[in-house]
Amino acid sequence: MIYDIDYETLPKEAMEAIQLRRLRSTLERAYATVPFYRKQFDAAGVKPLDIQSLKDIKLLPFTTKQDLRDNYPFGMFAVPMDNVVRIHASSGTTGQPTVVGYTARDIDTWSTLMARSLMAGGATRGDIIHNAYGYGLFTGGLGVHYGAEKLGASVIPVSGGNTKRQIIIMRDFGPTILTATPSYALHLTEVAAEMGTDFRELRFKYGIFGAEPWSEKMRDEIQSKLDITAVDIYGLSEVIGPGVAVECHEAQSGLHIFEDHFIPEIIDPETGAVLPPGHTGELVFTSITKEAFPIIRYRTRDITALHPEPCICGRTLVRMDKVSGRTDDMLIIRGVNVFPSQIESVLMDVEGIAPHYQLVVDREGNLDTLTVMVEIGEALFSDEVRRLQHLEQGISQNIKEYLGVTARVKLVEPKVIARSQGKAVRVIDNRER
Ligand code: DLL
Repeated sequence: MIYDIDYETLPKEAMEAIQLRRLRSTLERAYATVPFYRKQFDAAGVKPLDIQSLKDIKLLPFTTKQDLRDNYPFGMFAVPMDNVVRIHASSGTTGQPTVVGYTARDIDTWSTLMARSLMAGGATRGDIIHNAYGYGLFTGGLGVHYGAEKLGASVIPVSGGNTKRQIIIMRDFGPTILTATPSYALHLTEVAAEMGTDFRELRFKYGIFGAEPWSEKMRDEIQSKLDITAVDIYGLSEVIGPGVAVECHEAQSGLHIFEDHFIPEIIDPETGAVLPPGHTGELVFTSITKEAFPIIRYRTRDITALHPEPCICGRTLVRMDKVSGRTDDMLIIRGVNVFPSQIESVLMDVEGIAPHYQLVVDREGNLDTLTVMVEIGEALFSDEVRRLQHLEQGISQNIKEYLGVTARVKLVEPKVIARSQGKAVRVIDNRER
């Protein structure tokens, strides 16, 4: 089912006409009300009215996370605080958080986008949504919450954490949709098992997972352990939060971007040049309907490709590949670019391995070393040492073959790697910067 059949199935030309109109009005407002944008546009010698077609967007300067930090906390807001009804922030690992604001209309836009996302992922008004995304400054919890209410579904605002209580609620309330980070979804299955509950006996039908990269292998694992259809949802605070793009449950093949609100581009992260459809590069977004926090050509650092071909679900919205990593979480180990998701794919091919892993990067002398810590399942755990050593070597060999990088593999006991209630921490980088 499609929540907003009018906008989600528009022919390309009609969508582009809407985009251009909305883009021009966003640019005019941003230029008039946000000193940062005025300065940037002036420096680039471009005025909002110079943008005559969607292709002209490439004349506009990029916005980076550093720009948002420089304008911390409210410097990028385009409306007076009187009109701001909500503030969120994304923590980030270093430095100042980025702070974003919403007007009442922005909240309504976002809720509609989330209702559209939830429906694309299989939810309808008859569903009960167990929402285990964190509530708070993080956009996941409240984003899903408002979307679920807009859809007319029943939402359980359980947030992250207190995992045992979550299992009891699941058993007693019979939710049919699970929303969580994919790593927390798997953690829920572990705790459920400890409590003697098999997820497959619960009432869940669909899961809508995102906020961190996850591989197809991890999807298989989640789908079989939970006996559900699992879709990927993407978003970032700077653009609006979750609900920027989502997979449909019919195809589970690429995430539909809500182009009536956001214009996506793929650029070469080195040169900034715009790349054609199908090419992999850095995803850039321009918001075209937001009031409080318009964002223009924002460099997400997320790596993906765009595919304009129509989908079997009927949506005509362009699709992006699952995010394979970030330009900045990309590890460079002795000159080899390594994405945690690539290591994950290798690990998931190994029988008896749990999908919990951590990459530890150290510097020994002048050389970077990569250690892959990975948990083994209970069954393997009781095996003899020699067999485990053999397995470690095998995985290391696969990593070398697949990625061209030498990694030490360390199998660890079940449940040794710290569980996160939100985004999983996949990389520990001990190198000095
Ligand atoms: O993670 C918003 C969100 C909440 C999305 C709940 C989906 C579900 P931030 O905390 O600002 O916002 O983090 C944004 O997380 O630039 C990506 O690097 C990563 N990310 C988000 N969704 C996905 C996904 C929320 N489906 C950053 N796959 C983004 C891969 C994702 N990475």
